[in-house]
Amino acid sequence: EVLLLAPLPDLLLAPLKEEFVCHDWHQSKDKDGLLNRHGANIRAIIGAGGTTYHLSLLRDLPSLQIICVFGVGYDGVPLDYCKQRGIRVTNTPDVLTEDVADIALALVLMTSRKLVPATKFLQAGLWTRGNFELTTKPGGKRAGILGLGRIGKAIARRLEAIGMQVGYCCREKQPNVSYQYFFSPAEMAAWCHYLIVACPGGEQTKNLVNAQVLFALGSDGTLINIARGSVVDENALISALQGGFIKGAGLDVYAEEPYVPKKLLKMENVVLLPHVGSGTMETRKAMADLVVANLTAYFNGKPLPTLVPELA
Ligand code: 8YV
Repeated sequence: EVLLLAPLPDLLLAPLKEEFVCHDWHQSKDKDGLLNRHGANIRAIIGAGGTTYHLSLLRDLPSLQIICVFGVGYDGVPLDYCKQRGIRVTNTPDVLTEDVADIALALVLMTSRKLVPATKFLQAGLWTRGNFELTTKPGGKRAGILGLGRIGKAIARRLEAIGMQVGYCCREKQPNVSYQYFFSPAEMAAWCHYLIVACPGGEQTKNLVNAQVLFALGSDGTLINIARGSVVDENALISALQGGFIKGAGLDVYAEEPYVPKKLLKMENVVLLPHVGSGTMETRKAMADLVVANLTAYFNGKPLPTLVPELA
């Protein structure tokens, strides 16, 4: 029996329901009743990348053996606890890399070229009265990528292709990478025009982009976040945008999804997307296939295709 912790697409639910008895925790109006009736039999949990896998729930599932995250980021999973109990954790790496990087590039272009206001301008019938305002060329500008993993590298390739200069910041300088390396986020923010957040979420990166980093990014700087809302201090971001300390922001992720601060909704210098980075049919199908492959491998005693590295 499997517990579903997040809203999941039919292309995952359909194959799952063929092989497993699924209980929808996310939709359930009687969670206590569900736990009382089925808690003892639940052997697997499936949730999304941004889901929090609360310890209080995991402790109530004595037969739990595996958590399959429908997403690459597993910052919501208490890994130490899972290690102690021997609970396996899998995710869906690689298959979503290019789509998420596409959205980072899109946010750079949407913010710099003001594509949303340009569309609204045309739709409002204003073009017949004059041309749309001039915007900013991203080519030739500097992009600083916070976190140069698989997704960060795919973003870097795209930004190079439009003529941007790329720098990166992560814990250690990477061998065989020629982009300029920065030790601290603030140092990189002071250098770049676009600060692009592409690192994992979780305690280690919480509020890494704080007021000081945003101040260093400066009034000609734009923040792009396709990673996790937790990496950016959202209140500091709102203040920086309101005070004109930074130029704008392009966001796909937020601290309390799906709730987005009202103050952000009202701003003109932001582009806000509803966490669509991996949201293509092709990629979500590949992610779903990986979740099912991990679950079936586990219950057939086979090696797990994408066990998270910390538990390997
Ligand atoms: C998904 C994600 O939106 O991969 C991740 O970590 O956050 C996203 O790809 C999510 O997991 C699917 O709901």
